[in-house]
Amino acid sequence: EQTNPVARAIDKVIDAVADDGAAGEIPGRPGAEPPSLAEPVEPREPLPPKPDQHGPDPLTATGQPSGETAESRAQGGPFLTTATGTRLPDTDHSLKAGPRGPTLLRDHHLREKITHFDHERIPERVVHARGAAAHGVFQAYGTAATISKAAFLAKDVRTPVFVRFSTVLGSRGSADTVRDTRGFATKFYTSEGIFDLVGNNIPVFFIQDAIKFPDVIHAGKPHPDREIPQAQSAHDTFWDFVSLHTEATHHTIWNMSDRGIPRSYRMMEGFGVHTFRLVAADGGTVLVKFHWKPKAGVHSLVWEEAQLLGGVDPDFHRRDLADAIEAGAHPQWELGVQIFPDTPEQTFEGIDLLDPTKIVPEELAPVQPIGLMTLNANPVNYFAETEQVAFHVGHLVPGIDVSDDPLLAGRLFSYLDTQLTRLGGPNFNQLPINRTHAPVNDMLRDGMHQTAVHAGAAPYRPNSLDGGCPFHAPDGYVEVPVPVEAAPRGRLSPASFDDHFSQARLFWLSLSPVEREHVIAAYTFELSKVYEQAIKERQLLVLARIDPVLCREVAAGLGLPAPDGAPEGDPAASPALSQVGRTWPTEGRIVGIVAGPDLDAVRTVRQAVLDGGMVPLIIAPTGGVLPGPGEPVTVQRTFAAARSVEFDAILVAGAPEPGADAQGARDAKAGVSGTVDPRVALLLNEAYRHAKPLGGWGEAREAFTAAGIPATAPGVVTGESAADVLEQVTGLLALHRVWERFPSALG
Ligand code: HDE
Repeated sequence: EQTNPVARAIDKVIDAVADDGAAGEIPGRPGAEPPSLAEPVEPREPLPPKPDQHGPDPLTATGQPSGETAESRAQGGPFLTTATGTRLPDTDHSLKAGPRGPTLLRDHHLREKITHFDHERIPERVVHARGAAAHGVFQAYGTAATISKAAFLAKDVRTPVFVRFSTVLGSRGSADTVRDTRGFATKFYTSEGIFDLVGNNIPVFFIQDAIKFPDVIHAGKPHPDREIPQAQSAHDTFWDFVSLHTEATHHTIWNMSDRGIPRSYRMMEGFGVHTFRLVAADGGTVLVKFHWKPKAGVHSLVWEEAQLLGGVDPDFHRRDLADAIEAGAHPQWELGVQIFPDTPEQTFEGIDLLDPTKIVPEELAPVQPIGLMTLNANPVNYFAETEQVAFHVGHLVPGIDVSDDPLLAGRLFSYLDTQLTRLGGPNFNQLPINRTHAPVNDMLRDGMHQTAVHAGAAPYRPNSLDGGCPFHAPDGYVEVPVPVEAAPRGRLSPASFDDHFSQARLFWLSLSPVEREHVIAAYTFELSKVYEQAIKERQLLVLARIDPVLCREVAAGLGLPAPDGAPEGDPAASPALSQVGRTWPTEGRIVGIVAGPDLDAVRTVRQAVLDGGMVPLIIAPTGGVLPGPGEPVTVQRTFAAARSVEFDAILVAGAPEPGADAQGARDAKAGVSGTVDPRVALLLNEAYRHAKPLGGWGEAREAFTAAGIPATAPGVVTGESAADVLEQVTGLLALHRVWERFPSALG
């Protein structure tokens, strides 16, 4: 019996395929009926719930029964009905005057079916339209109990959560791996009401004041005339805006770094961005910044991979999250806070805590862990849960309050307002995914899509008809009575908000040489897509204020002179900002195994990968089971379907067989392939270029040579023993990439 959950999931597949079954049966599906064109005529049993999924909590807002049953939700009720429950004998033909006659207007079923279909889409989110989500649980360590009275932060309290990750700029159907900021929004269903922590994977924002939000988003969205480009910042309007609006400089350099192209949602940090205020039971307050730290480590794609994935698998991040949860490899994040004294200045070590374009380096204020979040279930229905979930920074519980960050102030309006359009009215909190798990006793009544049937005569206060209920709660939510500065009214910001460059420089100085090269390449790529020369020149002036090397290298890439200019400030680097040079867990990483003729070695190494908590995917010319004696080995990726971008490392089990499928045969006939299938050569070559660990034994060297990989290249492990090779490759995987393969020109 396997103990590794990933292994268990894969074993299930293997057992199914391995069971050959009796004659006439479908291989791998013993007892299954052969395929047929006839429709089923008997109702089936309701499907059992899938083990990796659960839906929103089944409580209804009022406890009222509805016509909906578990069977009807699972489409397992025996007979088709209309929306009002009348049974239907036929839903395939509209009502006509004779078989060739005109369709009759009185056909209500036709109209109901088509009308409902016509209205299946709701407006997508104006930002963060593309997302993926999961259910989970947050367990508090209790370490925050002295600084916040929030019940869910008390030791060992377990709180259900729903987390939605997203890109910002793209439409709902856009690719996952574009260069962009990622949303990281968490709904805590606490016993005291809902707390939403609506953050991003980048700790700063483009703007300091909410009033600029439409500007930055209009600039980043596709051009208004042709609606291109989709889901990316590599175009004139974005760079026009950020080069003029220099408070965006810090966020922009994060986007141009590896943080803009995460490897997986599971491997991203999350940040609350703004400063929040925590309130203790004795009324004491501190200021905090929230951080999510992924247990799987912080990893990124390389840009070429991200681009390839846009075509090869636009759902890469969505699939990765769902697959990991289904396999039982539940992603985890530690929630932490940086804590600052709540002084009247609201600064820390000279850093303005109300400026959302600034971080406080972890070296100055360490992130103190306060709880662990585990995502353990996939949604059952994308629309009902992931699409209809409505986050709001104003959803707070006693013990957590907001600061006067002017960006946060605007968000407090926006999130309520946007749901009215998106979810069609003011009752969106009654949708199952948005329902609080705390008792609701409000006096909000009526409105579009009201699903509660409120009893009681007096939804107003004060009243005597309902016995005065509901009463004011003595322990209810009270805003911290922070004194308001006596100052003239005006469209103003503090002088400290004028510093737009020092922290962009801090970020640059904190990166390793290879990460800086990526930043240079990203600016060069994006600005190469800009048509207006003046915009590029202006952005180079911005880069000169960050760092002369950055400016010079990007200018060289664009074929433009580097402008003069001195960087601003001399900040100390923050090593915590670099993703390189640390070792991380290898659990859950994907290892491709190109199968060779020695099946025993394939079996052994596959098992060793599983035992190491990683996910092995067997790659072979064609699908099914590898031909040969002994315990069957199932193929997960054919040569036609395997692309390097899916794997974190690749192992070659001896010289791979040439492709035996149509493409392989055609290539062989045309003389395109040598002894190694060109698709395997491409697979290895790409993985090599993307600095991924490679390993092989037996005649594997032949495949590496065909891929143009030098024999002595770093991170290419060959040997006679598969076990030794795997051990070394796993060590390399813990570092994520073999960066020393490509020594940095920056030194
Ligand atoms: Fe949002 N943002 N935002 N935002 N935001 C929305 O709300 C807005 C900002 C963030 O998965 C919208 O329900 C304004 C910062 C996430 O459902 C909208 C401003 C941060 C999500 C909105 C900001 C975020 C949103 C669109 C400037 C990181 C996705 C649909 C004042 C701390 C939530 C919706 C989900 C979504 C407005 C700035 C994060 C329009 C006006 C800063 C993760 O209300």
